[in-house]
Amino acid sequence: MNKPASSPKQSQNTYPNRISRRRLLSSVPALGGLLVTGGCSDALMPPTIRGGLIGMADVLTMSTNRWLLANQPLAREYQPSDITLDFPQWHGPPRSEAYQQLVSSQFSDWRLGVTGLVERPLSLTLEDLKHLPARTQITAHVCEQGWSAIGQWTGTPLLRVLEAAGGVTEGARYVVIDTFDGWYEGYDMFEVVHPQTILAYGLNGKDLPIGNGAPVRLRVERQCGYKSLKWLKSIQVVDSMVGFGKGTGGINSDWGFHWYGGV
Ligand SMILES: Nc1nc2c(c(=O)[nH]1)N[C@H]1C(S)=C(S)[C@@H](COP(=O)(O)O)O[C@H]1N2
Ligand SMILES: [Mo]
Repeated sequence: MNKPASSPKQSQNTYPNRISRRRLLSSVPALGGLLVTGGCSDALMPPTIRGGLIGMADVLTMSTNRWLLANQPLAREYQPSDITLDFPQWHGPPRSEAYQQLVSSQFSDWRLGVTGLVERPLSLTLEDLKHLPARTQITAHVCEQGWSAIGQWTGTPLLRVLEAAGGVTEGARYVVIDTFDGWYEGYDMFEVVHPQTILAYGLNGKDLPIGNGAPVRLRVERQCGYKSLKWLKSIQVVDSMVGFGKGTGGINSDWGFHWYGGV
């Protein structure tokens, strides 16, 4: 694993950035690519491996799933007539003072920090995000607790946000997202670059409701509902999940759920 350079990069030299960005993009289309770029473990295994049978099951499920998804096919998209009326609203909304203030300013003060191993850290307003290329997708949400629903989500592909930040720098392995209710999750680059991995600000043609994660939530269409974080606060690109929570890669895996919640 490459550590990021701790010294500042030479100012005129943008070459390392281009390289790492191209490597980021080219390392995902085919599993062969993943194996030769040394991204193998990133794409096939969780950040930490639990002991015993459950750990073996984690790795087996994730690596099988990733073999099948090596060419990054889209998750199934549905027709408008399939959309679930009144998409369920689970947990929350966040009770923090900071979030309540954002609600009262109708999110005009909301800023999404994009920091860490990126070329140009950003602080995006909701409008900034809406000016980046958008994607709309009608997909099924599958919750680990046994319900599912179909919604039409509109938002910015996470990859476009990283591109707006000038691309990732050497050593980038995970995107960590923090939320206003204190959740956090890590996603590996295989998930990050997928076209349906979007920061959604719209549900069924309207602004995203508070109960569904306003102003912006993540949609990760190939994993269980708990990976689609709501009420986004910030985004960081990191080389390791050590130091976040218990270091397992996300709050749900800290609680014992699979880090990779493939459906
Ligand atoms: N920040 C945050 N994101 C979250 C949750 C949460 O409690 N906090 N719950 C997750 C779970 S378990 C599910 S099933 C979905 C529910 O999304 P919905 O409320 O839009 O139906 O949000 C996910 N994202
Ligand atoms: Mo869930």
